[in-house]
Amino acid sequence: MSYHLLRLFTIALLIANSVIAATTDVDWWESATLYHIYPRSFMDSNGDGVGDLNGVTSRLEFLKELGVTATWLSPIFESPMADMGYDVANFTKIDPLFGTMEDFDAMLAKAHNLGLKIILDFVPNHSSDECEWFQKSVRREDGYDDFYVWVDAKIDPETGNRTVPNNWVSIFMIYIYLYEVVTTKCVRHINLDIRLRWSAWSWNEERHQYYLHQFLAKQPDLNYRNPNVRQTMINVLKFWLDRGVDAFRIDAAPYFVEKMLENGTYPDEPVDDSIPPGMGGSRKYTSNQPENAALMYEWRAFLDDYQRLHGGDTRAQIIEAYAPIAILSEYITNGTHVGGQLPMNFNFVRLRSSSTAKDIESAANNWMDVMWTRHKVANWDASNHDNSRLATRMGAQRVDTMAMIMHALPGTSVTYYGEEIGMPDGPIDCPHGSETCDFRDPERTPMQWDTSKNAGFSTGNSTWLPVNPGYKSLNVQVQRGVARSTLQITKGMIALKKTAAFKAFKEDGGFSYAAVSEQVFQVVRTAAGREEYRVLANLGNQIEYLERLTNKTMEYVLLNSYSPHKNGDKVDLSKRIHLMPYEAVVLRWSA
Ligand SMILES: *[C@@H]1O[C@H](CO)[C@@H](O)[C@H](O)[C@H]1NC(C)=O
Ligand SMILES: *[C@@H]1O[C@H](CO)[C@@H](O)[C@H](O)[C@H]1NC(C)=O
Ligand SMILES: *[C@@H]1O[C@H](CO)[C@@H](O)[C@H](O)[C@H]1NC(C)=O
Ligand SMILES: *[C@@H]1O[C@H](CO)[C@@H](O)[C@H](O)[C@H]1NC(C)=O
Ligand SMILES: *[C@@H]1O[C@H](CO)[C@@H](O)[C@H](O)[C@H]1NC(C)=O
Ligand SMILES: *[C@@H]1O[C@H](CO)[C@@H](O)[C@H](O)[C@H]1NC(C)=O
Ligand SMILES: CC(=O)N[C@H]1CO[C@H](CO)[C@@H](O)[C@@H]1O
Ligand SMILES: [Ca+2]
Ligand SMILES: [Ca+2]
Repeated sequence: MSYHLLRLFTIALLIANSVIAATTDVDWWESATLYHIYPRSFMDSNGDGVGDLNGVTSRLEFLKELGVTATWLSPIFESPMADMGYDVANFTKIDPLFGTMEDFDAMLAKAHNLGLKIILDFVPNHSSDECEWFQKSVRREDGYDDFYVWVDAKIDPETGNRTVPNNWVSIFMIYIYLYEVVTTKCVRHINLDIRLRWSAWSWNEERHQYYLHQFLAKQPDLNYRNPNVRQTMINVLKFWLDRGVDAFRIDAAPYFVEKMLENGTYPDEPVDDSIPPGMGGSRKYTSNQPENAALMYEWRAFLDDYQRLHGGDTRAQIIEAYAPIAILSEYITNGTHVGGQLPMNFNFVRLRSSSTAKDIESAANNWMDVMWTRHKVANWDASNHDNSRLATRMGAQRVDTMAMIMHALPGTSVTYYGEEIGMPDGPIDCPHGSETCDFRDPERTPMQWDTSKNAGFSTGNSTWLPVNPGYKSLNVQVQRGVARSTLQITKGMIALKKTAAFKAFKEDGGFSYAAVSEQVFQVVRTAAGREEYRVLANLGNQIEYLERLTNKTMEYVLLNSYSPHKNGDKVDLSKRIHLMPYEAVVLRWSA
């Protein structure tokens, strides 16, 4: 072979390799943009003030406009709504509030036509107490006797009265506890009464036993030691896959299985005098048991088989778990078994207005040091329906900086509805522990579409939660017309995910990130020798000076409203540069 031919051949090989790298090495969920819809609050199609599936269908073009890969819907299944749909009464039926199965099919078909994937929330830990399975279990009907976690009462030796089997308390007490700590700096008045009120055990008079519920009493925990339960829940997955659902987001993974001793009893959580049982570090037996990962391995085997049989893209498992990083790593694999692809990264949910670029760097390192190093997996999730929104938590001035950082970091970014326009929490006052409202309501107010009645969310006389009063100036329609709005920045960032530089994230030197000063966070995305993007975001309220970041001269391609520069301006990064307070920009270089 002549030198010339050999060279051509080598180049062809190189090209072939890079094509293979681009098309087969990165699966869709690895570098996606997920958009999280809270269905009650996204779009109401029939004027009853509650969002629904036809509403979502009517707004799918907007998701296309944003450029997202997939949307994840919080639960839409039949439910008495004690926990707003996270208490499922029938896992294979659409709640009439949201519409019908036909509405669901129509939504899915339109999404697929637009090239959008639909991810459903799968809530395996518990059902509603109004679920037929629970009713059958109460009556000890054949096959349902052990569907839930039932235990005999203990007898209090002093009073002779019946009492709960152990000291386990519901997850929601954690919020009350934290709230008390934050507001009063004192937890002494979390007395025994409250503890019993928030016990994880509730008495069932008919069956004459206590049942376990890690969340509300209306959310009895399913018993995953029972193979019938495991098979039943796999059938639920199959039901939705057969309808064409693309992936699942798995709810509340740390709480699937609870510790049981060999004699069949459940041990008390260790007690620490300063912390009520079940709080702080002492959720030893009611969270993160090794059996949890085993369930994900089972589901993975099922989902992979399903793909082998039916073709199509990977039916990924995206996992919700506020758990230590080592546990999240086990969800992916323990060395011999594989489980869920993408445990969600909630490190950014913990950022506050006092957080600096350095804090962001540590939050990112905490994830990357383990999850990237071991699995080359990353995702960034700064808000959801359980946490105060970014604009409220970190300040409206920092929304654009965070949008740029989250979408620029390697991996998948998750956008909670409304974050793409920087919606703040609604001014709803609901104290923790209240029984008439939910303390998480502020982050669940209706989507702000335009300046019309109810922000274009509903034509009804009222909405299930009040529309944010600031909607006339803060909405999708207004931001479409403003060049440097949060909406335009979000769209711009999502579009960048399709560039060569962003696609090269799994190659050596494909990305780097760092706090280049206390307040300036930088992300660099590189296709070696071809193209580079650099995000510089100043989270602070001071001018920041930076020296010789690189020897390249780069061009401004995306800027927020705090930037004095123009699109197309050039900047020589071998010199000293400065960023204005809250300025956030994307720079580009190409060979
Ligand atoms: C769920 O609803 C479907 C359709 O209405 C029904 O066939 C099924 O029996 C229900 N399942 C349970 C567990 O209630
Ligand atoms: C024990 O049960 C009796 C009858 O239900 C009740 O009156 C009494 O208050 C209970 N005692 C305690 C200490 O809970
Ligand atoms: C079950 O085993 C534990 C630990 O060995 C022991 O403390 C407990 O008393 C036993 N309970 C019963 C009912 O046997
Ligand atoms: C991984 O988990 C599975 C299922 O629990 C178990 O059978 C297997 O032994 C585990 N492998 C390792 C290396 O611990
Ligand atoms: C809305 O309010 C108007 C005027 O009060 C009333 O006539 C109408 O019935 C209301 N519509 C609904 C859906 O409640
Ligand atoms: C810029 O830096 C790179 C790598 O550090 C180096 O290879 C290159 O020669 C430098 N170019 C100039 C113009 O200094
Ligand atoms: C973020 C999230 O999905 N949170 C849910 C976790 O599970 C509980 C119980 O199902 C819900 O109440 C939360 O909203
Ligand atoms: Ca409706
Ligand atoms: Ca459980």
